[in-house]
Amino acid sequence: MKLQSLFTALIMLWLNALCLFSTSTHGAQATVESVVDIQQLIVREMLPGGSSTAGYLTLTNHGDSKTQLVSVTSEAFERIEIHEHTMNDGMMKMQQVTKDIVITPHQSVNFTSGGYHLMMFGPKLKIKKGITVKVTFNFNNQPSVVADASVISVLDQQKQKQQQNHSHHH
Ligand SMILES: [Cu+2]
Repeated sequence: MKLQSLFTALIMLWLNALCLFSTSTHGAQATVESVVDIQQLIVREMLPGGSSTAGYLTLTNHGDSKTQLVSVTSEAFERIEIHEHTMNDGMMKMQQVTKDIVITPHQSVNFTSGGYHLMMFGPKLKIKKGITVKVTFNFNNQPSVVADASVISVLDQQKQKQQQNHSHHH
């Protein structure tokens, strides 16, 4: 009888430990609060034969200290780079941003057509309109943020761009 209750106690301990373990891992993936918020994450649909596409979003730092975006990854792509468009002698040029993007406290950084954008290489699945892909954003001093990207058509993206341009020039 005594042995049996000891056994039960051990089982209870073990179940408790399992439970704690699983809630903590779930928490790390889904609910750890980051001060960084990602909005309007979209990825442009890929045409057959394409090797890369672009992603757009808005990053907001709700925290009281600055944070730096150090890398972006996704299981749907082999590699993601941060690019920017710059005007050079009236020519639009695209180049990789090699330094980390700094987001100052209570500020947003827009990744929008004509500015910063995500350049996504080596799709591992068909990146077509209507699907969502998970994208992970890694920061120097914040938990990583996983966001769902909606894949939209080039036409939809142009419409969105026009709307954004309107709201930017107020
Ligand atoms: Cu690019």
